[in-house]
Formats: sequence, C-alpha cells, structure tokens
Amino acid sequence: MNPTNKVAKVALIGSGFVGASYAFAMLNQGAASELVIIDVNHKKAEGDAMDLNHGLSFSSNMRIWAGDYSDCKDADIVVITAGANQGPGETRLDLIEKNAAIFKSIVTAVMQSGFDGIFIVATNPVDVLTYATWKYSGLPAHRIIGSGTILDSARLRFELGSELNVDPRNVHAYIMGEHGDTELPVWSHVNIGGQPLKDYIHAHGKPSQETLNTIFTNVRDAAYHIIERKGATYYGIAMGLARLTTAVLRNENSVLSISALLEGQYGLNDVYIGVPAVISREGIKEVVELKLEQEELDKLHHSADVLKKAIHTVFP
Ligand code: 6V0
Repeated sequence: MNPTNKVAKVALIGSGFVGASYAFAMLNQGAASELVIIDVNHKKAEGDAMDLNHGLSFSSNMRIWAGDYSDCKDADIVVITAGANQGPGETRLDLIEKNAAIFKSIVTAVMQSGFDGIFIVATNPVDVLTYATWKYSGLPAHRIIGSGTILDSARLRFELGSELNVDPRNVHAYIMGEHGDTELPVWSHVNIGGQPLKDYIHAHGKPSQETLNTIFTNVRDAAYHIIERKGATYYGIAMGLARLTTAVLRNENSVLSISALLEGQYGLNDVYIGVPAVISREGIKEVVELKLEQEELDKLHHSADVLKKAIHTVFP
C-alpha cells in the first residue's frame, strides 16, 4: 500500500474493450496519478498508452505507459479486465474454464512482483474470478473487490429513472446476487430521493408490477441485448470500475454494490457475490446487510448456490 498517498498508482491488466474504456474513464476522472497498462498483447497496450497520452493536454495529469508485471510492485490497485468475453448466446458462467486459467497466471505474476495493494476484478464470470483472485493471491478477502452488480444496479437506476422521469442519481436501487442470470432486484429497498418505492407507487399510481418486471428483465438481459447489437459491452462497466477505483483511492466510504466475500452475512459463507458494501482505502470496509424480504433472501440464496457450484468446478 502507498502510505504517503502522494502517488496513486493503478495497474490495469487487459487492455481490450473494457480495459481501454476504463483507462479513458480514469484519464477523465483524474483520481490516479499513474496508470500502467499490461496486456499479453503488448502492442495493444502500447498503442492505447500512446493514444491516451495524447489526451493529456485536455485532462488532469496522469503518467500512462505500457508496462509489465514488475510495475505492479508498488501499485495501489490492480484492475483485471483481461480474458475472454461472452460471444452471442454465451452465458458468463460459460467462460469459467478459459478465464480461471488466465487468472492463475495473471494473479501469480502480480503477486511475484511484491504487490501488496487492492485487486479490482471485472472479468467474467466476475464473482467466480474474484473468489479465484482471493485464493490465488493469498491476500485478505477485503482487499479483493469484484465489480459484482455495480453495473446491474446502475442499469436498474437508469431504467427506473427513465420510467419515472427522475435523475438516476436520485434513484437508489440495488441489484444483488450473481452478476448474471440469477441476479435479483431488491425492490423492498428502492427509494426515489428518499421516498420508498411503495409510497411512490401509492402517490403516483405507477409503475405497475408488470412494468417493474419488464424493467428488471431489461436489466438482467442488458448484456445479451448489447452484445447482439455491437459484440461487447464496455462503457458502462468501465465507468463503474473508475467509480470503484476513485472510491478506494480517495477513501470515500461510498456504498456501492460490488462482489464481496460473505462470512455469515445474509446467512451465506465462502462465496463472492453482489451485495452493497462500504468501499474505502482498505477495500471492502463493511458489507451492508439489508433486511431483505423472504422472497428476496431466497433468491439471493439460490444465486449463491449457483455461484458455489461454479466455484467448485475451479476449487473442488
Ligand atoms: P477483450 O476486448 O477481448 O479484451 C480482453 C483483453 O485481455 C485483450 O486485450 C487480451 O489481449 C487480454 N488478455 C487475454 N489474456 C491475457 C493474459 N493472460 N494476460 C494479459 N492480458 C490478457 O474483452 P473485453 O474487454 O470486452 O472483456 C473483458 C472481460 O470483461 C470479459 O471477461 C467480459 O465478459 C468482462 N466484462 C465484465 C463486465 C462486468 O460487469 N463485470 C461487463 C462487461 C464485460
């Protein structure tokens, strides 16, 4: 960790669609002072670093270069977006085997550099690979953060905001569970600028349950719809990752829905899964334990069962 807080260094591993978009978002947000880009395709990392450097006259100051694993030694955060992405019709869980093997080599190389910071993981299936990063790194679980349902919650806030004609930043809503097909909307804790959803519905006569169901289906299946149209999704997750990075570097104590290791919360153990959590310079400072309705809790447990099965294919 960087005790002086003078230089905030981020190492990005994987400069594909998600990684390069994240680097661009970081350049615009200005939370880090150094960004090293590492990719098995070194030329791609070099090209991205060159291209991004040409934006420095228009952004805050940041040193950006294409490096190697030795550059992770004094990084505050390593962000992993490397690996295969979903093809049309492929689920996130279909990617396990390929990406777990890639992660073993990446995390081992990062740790061999002497890295002692915080990992942020975005590669899919993100909950399983966050668990794998925890195991392969040997670091405490609170220093391994998966992007989890940060994007799904943002999608839900956008969809609800559009439906209600309210700024999504004033719509407080979480998707919990797997970042994938078994995720769930936590309707019981949605509020619009402080007004609980059920009170909002009572006052405005809408949205109907049917509309809410459609909104959730759109959120859950958003990646499929985007992949069908343009082959990949990256801007939304890149901005979510930049938000998460900033929350850590600036010690914000922000509540974000991310993938955290559960150790008894929600009656679950030994699984990384999407939950709201307080994010600070320590990483995951605290998992927020919402009082869920029974149906929501059952769905969360089902999602955890699916993830545990997937985790056991990598860690029997
Ligand atoms: P991409 O554009 O194919 O980029 C992947 C990059 O990883 C490429 O530049 C590769 O060269 C690089 N790479 C592959 N193997 C290695 C390795 N061993 N070491 C270093 N670099 C390597 O994929 P894209 O950027 O679209 O997606 C990356 C991952 O993010 C995929 O697993 C997606 O499924 C996942 N996403 C996660 C989201 C989330 O919400 N968590 C959202 C969107 C995509």
